Amino acid sequence: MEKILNYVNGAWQEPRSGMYLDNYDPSIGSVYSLIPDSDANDVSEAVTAALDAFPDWSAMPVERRSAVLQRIADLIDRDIDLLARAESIDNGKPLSLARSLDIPRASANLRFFATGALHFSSEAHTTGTDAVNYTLRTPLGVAGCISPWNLPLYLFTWKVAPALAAGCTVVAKPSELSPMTAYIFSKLCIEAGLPRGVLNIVHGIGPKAGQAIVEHPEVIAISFTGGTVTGKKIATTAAPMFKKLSLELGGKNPNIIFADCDLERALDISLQSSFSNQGEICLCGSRILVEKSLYNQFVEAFVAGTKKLKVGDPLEEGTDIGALISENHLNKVSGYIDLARQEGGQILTGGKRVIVKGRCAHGYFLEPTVIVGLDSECRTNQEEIFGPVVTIMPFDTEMDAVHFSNSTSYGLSASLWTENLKRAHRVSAQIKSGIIWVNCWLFRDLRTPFGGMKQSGLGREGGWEALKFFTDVKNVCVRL
Ligand code: TXE
Repeated sequence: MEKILNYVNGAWQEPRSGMYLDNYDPSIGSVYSLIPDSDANDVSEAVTAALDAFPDWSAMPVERRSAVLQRIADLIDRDIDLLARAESIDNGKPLSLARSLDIPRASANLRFFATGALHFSSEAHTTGTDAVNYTLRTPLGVAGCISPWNLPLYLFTWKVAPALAAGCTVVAKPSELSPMTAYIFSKLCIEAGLPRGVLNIVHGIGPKAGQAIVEHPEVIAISFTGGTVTGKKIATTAAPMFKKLSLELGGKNPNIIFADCDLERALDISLQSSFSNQGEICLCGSRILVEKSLYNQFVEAFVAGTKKLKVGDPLEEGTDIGALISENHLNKVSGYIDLARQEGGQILTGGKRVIVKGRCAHGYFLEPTVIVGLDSECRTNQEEIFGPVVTIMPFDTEMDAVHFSNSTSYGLSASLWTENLKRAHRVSAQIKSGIIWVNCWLFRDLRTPFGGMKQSGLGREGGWEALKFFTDVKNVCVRL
């Protein structure tokens, strides 16, 4: 059985303990590879390697740093089929999605930050004729990057690329539930000539390997994407050490449909925003709010569209919905469907586990599920489910739509559908979310600030924000 290895100081190595964890293919429900069960010793070696590599990497002309990162991006593009297949098997997502979204975005992340770093500049403030102040930004040292399982290589590179481009060295940990593409990435780093120790990848579980990264005193900054509960734990450890923190956490995103929308488009994109990647994207719209006069028509068409989605073998052409990431997660999501029933919800379609015929008979598949009849305060409408489950609720007025949207402890993203330009601006300004999509969803420009409000996180990634995050800032005041 294939063994994934840690990537430390430019070479692969076994975990020092010799212990491995099982890695499941969720579409068949069985173990297909092994993951290092790394601990604080492995992390400590990785941090030492990153510290040793830091002086040369941070002092390297930015053009050379950029060139290495762009070479890695080229290799990702070259190996797109291999990576997409690996990610589909590792994660359960449709191969077509991995090929069209996840892997292209991974190379785009590298190119974006590699070229962005070439144009990075800082400010100067002249104080009349008395002084010149300039802002000096320098790479901050060793950064810790911890990423989740839902968009494995996409989010791994979203963190690692700006850190490396900014001149930091990195100790990274991908999720133990989908580590394969980060392992393949380490092979591409070696092939591209990334100097040893610049990036170190330590595999293992969060409370052991992840926690050791967060606790290590030489890791100056932590960039984390994952669940809100884990985010709190990381903040509790890192805050008293005054580490720089970027936390991208969960969401319970509203998808607001006004009666004056372009209905066909709203329906089409809402099916995507509800069920893409099995609903396992923090930006998925899990609460659909529909203006009352359109409610019945929308619900009927949305349910009809949902019923047409094909749940099946992720490797097969034409599959819309693959397997959930794990049996635990399948049980968690199914538990929320039971909860919705107890809370008085009516399941209009879905709600049951799917047994896919053939090689995927033991995989973790769930029907896309549409629930109505719940109020905005119930747990189903308050807690992140992170699966192919949406609720639909009617609203009377624009004010109600804003109120329902803002009624959870999350504030990551929102979509709104209207042809009324003034309303689009008005509502966007009132919704407490870090990202608002008007008449679209998941349309991303990597220059824009990305992140959540309230319990959806802390800090902004993307564009200059990400490059700035990985630098120390000082003001130098020169008296003239
Ligand atoms: O993610 P975790 P889990 C949500 C979703 C899901 C829930 C839990 O609702 O059901 O979170 O998912 C590492 N110190 N999202 O448990 O635990 C872990 O190893 C340091 C939203 O799978 O947050 C992994 O690499 N690291 C989400 C990463 O943190 C720790 C994406 C994320 O795992 C750690 C995924 C610790 N103490 C889940 N504990 C999004 N916002 O996109 C865990 N980790």
